Amino acid sequence: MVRRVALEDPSRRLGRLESVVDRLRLHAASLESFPSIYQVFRAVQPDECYHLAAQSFVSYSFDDEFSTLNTNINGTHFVLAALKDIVPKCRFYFAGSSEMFGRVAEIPQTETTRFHPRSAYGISKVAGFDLTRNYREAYGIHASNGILFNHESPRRGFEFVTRKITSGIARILAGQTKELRLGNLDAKRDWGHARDYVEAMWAMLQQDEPDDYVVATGRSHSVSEFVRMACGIVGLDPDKYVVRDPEFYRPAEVQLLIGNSAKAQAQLGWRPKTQFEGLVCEMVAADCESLGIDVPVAKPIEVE
Ligand code: G4F
Repeated sequence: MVRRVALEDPSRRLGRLESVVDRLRLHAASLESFPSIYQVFRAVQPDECYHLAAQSFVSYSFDDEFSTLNTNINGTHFVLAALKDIVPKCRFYFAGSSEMFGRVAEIPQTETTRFHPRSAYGISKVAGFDLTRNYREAYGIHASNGILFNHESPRRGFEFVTRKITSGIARILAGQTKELRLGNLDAKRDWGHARDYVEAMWAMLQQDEPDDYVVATGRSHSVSEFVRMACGIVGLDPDKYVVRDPEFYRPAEVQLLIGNSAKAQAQLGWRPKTQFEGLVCEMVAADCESLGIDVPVAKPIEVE
């Protein structure tokens, strides 16, 4: 399901689907319109529904709390309500977020850690999480929540810090810019590879019973560590290029996230295959390659 505007301008809007688009049937609908979602469910009669759509940029949710809350909370409610009416046997995945933990109550965070969101985005995800659990308990829907920690890849949007760093480094090497402007370098995140995390989403819907799962690597790194590792791969000195810019600080920051995915590992047989170092290498290499820069970066480190 994609917005109509994307179907009308596929080369600009659907670039990241290029390699699979021949095998997909895309339907136009909007999270803001219950009838449009209803019609897609009626036409498709899905067996599984992965609800990933949202205003997902935490920083932007401080600029526009209203649209973040409206789209994310109502959108999730619309999807669940349509599913219950039309395909109550359809299995449902909700993309919860480690942002729900916010000012963390314990370290590491698990499925039972108390939520304390620090942004409209985090609040909207707590609401979506509760709606999903309520549809499971009240209506017997096979509805599961993934509490996914940050998951990255070369396909990440340029506004998120990992891609901003790796694409910025490539642009510095290409002579297109002389600096990398960032906000809070001390924030720590548990960064994993999106490819691994999608496997966990799928595994949740293959279980006999729906449930809630933390998906994380169990390792946390600061933004500063990410910058140093990415620069180190290509031999740049970060102190010469990184500029701290107050514009990129948030009114309320989530300072530390680190997840414990023991439940997902035990019940889903899931575990992260790509380590932090491999993720950073892959992202730097991809951004350099896209600008025609030949950098001898190591291949992603996979652990079986
Ligand atoms: O990359 P970020 O914007 O991701 P954030 O806020 O952690 O959220 C991402 O992960 C969540 C899961 O935990 C998802 F639910 C959410 O949708 C999204 O995918 O920022 C990461 C950290 C923050 O602490 C931020 O303050 O990096 C810090 N940071 C420092 N300088 C910056 C910058 N973030 C951005 N985007 N841009 C900066 O210049």
